[in-house]
Amino acid sequence: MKPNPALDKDLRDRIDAWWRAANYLSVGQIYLCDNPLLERALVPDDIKRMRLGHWGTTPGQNFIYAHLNRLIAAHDLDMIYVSGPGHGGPAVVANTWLEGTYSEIYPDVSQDDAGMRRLFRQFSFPGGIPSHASPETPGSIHEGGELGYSLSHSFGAVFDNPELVVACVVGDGEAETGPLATAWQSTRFLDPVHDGAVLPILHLNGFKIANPTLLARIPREELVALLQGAGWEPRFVEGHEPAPMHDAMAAALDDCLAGIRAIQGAARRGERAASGRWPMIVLVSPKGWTGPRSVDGVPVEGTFHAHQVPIADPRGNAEHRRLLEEWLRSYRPQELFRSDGRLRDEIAALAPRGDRRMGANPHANGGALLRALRLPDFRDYGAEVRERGVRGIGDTHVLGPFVRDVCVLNEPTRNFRVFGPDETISNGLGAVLEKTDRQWALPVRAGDEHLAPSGRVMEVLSEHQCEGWLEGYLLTGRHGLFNCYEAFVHIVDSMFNQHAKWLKVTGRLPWRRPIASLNVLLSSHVWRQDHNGFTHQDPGFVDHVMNKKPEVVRVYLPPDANCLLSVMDHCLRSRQYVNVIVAGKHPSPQWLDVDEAAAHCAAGIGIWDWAGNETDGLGPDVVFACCGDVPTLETLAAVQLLREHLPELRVRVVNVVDLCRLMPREEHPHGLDGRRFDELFTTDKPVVFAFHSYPWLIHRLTYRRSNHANIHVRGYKEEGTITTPFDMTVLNELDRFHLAIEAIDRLPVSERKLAVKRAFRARLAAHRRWIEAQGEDMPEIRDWRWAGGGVASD
Ligand SMILES: Cc1ncc(C[n+]2csc(CCOP(=O)(O)OP(=O)(O)O)c2C)c(N)n1
Repeated sequence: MKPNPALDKDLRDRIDAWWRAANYLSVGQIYLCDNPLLERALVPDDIKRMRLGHWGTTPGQNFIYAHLNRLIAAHDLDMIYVSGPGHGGPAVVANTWLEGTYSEIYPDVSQDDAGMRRLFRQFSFPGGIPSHASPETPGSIHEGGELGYSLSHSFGAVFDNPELVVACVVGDGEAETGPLATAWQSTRFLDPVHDGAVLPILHLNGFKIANPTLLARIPREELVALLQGAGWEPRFVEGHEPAPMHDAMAAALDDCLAGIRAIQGAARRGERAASGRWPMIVLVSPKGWTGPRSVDGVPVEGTFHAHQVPIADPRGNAEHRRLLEEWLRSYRPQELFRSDGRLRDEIAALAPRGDRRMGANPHANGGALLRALRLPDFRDYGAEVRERGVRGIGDTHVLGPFVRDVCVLNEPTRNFRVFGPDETISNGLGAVLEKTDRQWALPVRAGDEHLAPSGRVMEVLSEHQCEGWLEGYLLTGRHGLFNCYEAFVHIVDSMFNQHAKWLKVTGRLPWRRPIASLNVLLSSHVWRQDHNGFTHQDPGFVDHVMNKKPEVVRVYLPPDANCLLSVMDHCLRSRQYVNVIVAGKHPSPQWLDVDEAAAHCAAGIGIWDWAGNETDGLGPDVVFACCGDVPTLETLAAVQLLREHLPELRVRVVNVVDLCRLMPREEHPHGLDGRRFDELFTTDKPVVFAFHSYPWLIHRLTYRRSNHANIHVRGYKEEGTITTPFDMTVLNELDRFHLAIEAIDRLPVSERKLAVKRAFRARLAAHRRWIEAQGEDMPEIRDWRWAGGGVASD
């Protein structure tokens, strides 16, 4: 690569000085608790007792950050930095301290010798900061602790941010993960007119923790072909001598920016660029660059031994201490910092100004940019419910037009998107495509539908990308919805974990502004996967979600379409949560009119008086609780059976929309207090609880309630196959007959009850014979209607 004319000797020296300063501060963070400016020889007490952190990736990231500073300042760029190998936390912390943003947010970590001492001491230290590019780090939208999501987050950040460039450092180890390997393909969806650009910097430092990386060992031409095949044109910056590396990096960055501007310029002028390949950099540099060459005779720099803390025991071992001091002094700190610890002015001048500093860029504190969505009145989309139990068109099909109009209303601000793994239509949200398209940057062929260079819907058959894009979109201050088959959302269990952790931590940082909630709509759920069978039946995501901090998770199971509308309206207004909504797409009974639904969802749980028969004020003999659309249907059918066969039985129906209501008030902000819970569920009557998901969750949530010993839960018991919809409930003993029998079994025995039980068992046997002969449910099941009355306006 030709030397870059932009980089005269003075500028190169200052970039090099910044890099050395960042490296010095990184080593200091890993090792030192005192003597930050090395004013005297290191003594054991200057060194931390526990030395934690990752050195290997850090010097490369410091090098990149220093060069990005020049690029930003030279071009007045709107740029943020995503650290894929976010375990290199010392790098991001060091750079934000050098540019001043760290001390602005944390004034006690001031830009002087006292602040430097704190900076070193706090790192990976009890009561201090984590070792990664954590939420506490200014300018970070990406932790990087769990590898694989950096590029997806970066693309999410640039959607609808036409001026933003995200510099995304991708670890060559990280690049082996499934999500990252797929994320390269995100170019296929980027709209150069309305979206910004991602500048990946693949950090080919050759090693992971204890192994070489694949991309560093495959032939170079195969690496180039791999990247080109995903829409990238890589520029290589390779070596270890600082001076030529600085020249090469500066040239590559200028070249990449010119390439980005060329693609964007052409597209924005209405020309589609001939070669759509986006520029990127492959930085080939030694792992642990500038660190100790070898320790105890073992090579370190340029090997996997540089991954974490290369010198093991400088506190106890004098030779190790000498090596550490030599290493620190190799950066010539006295040339970088004044005696009071301040960075020398000529070096500090390299930082961009104000909000252009990557630690201060508001895109990385997305809540600061967040604008509330414009929402239509969900009541205008409500299903008509003249008669309770009237058959609907499929709950998500009622939701579709509402989501469509959310897209339309927010089109001017371009701050709402729908994400899904090719399931938006399948999940019943097809109405959205009446007014917008699926964004797609590749050619469109005759017969394709609803594909366009720009659109509100992002579809790729990778749950990882959907989740990662949406997270990046939210973290930079926008709104969205991820719709997914219930069973396959488990693919992103771990991504959800990380996002929930991020929300928990940022919620306690006053300078981080709240962001829009991550809304996950799970449809095509366990009970109606008749044509897909066992592989598609898994309602366990909610179990997983409920493990997270109550302050960040919410789970809703609306029983019908109007409740779904109300819940969605609420979720789209909320901040700083993960909202999980489980809803069906198949025609199913509708219970509440839209105003009743709004009231019921606001309460989150309630007695459905019209469904029970405890009118004499004596309270119920048995409580039927239901949570989820199919459990609600089966519960009401069970109640109807009992009212018909044992009319003297006093039955109460409690419907649960907001699962967290079941938790104790002390445990979850939505939790009911004990008195209210007892009012609903009694303290001594049997409760037959029909639940959408695995039954154990209800026990987990209610184990401290007075009446817990009387709560008998039916739910999914991992019995599934291709069978009829009703048989799915029978196989799992969640059907109306099993629910009714469960109630009878919990009540004082009588001849009548035993006879009724026998009759129900006979119906179950008839069901089995019928479906095995006919291949569909019995007419009495298919055509079942609620006969209990209770017109919506009653
Ligand atoms: C998903 C995931 N799997 C495993 C790890 C454990 N881990 C931490 S760092 C690392 C190696 C990372 O290598 P690379 O991405 O090349 O980063 P660098 O070498 O620059 O540190 C591994 C495997 C992790 N953090 N995340």
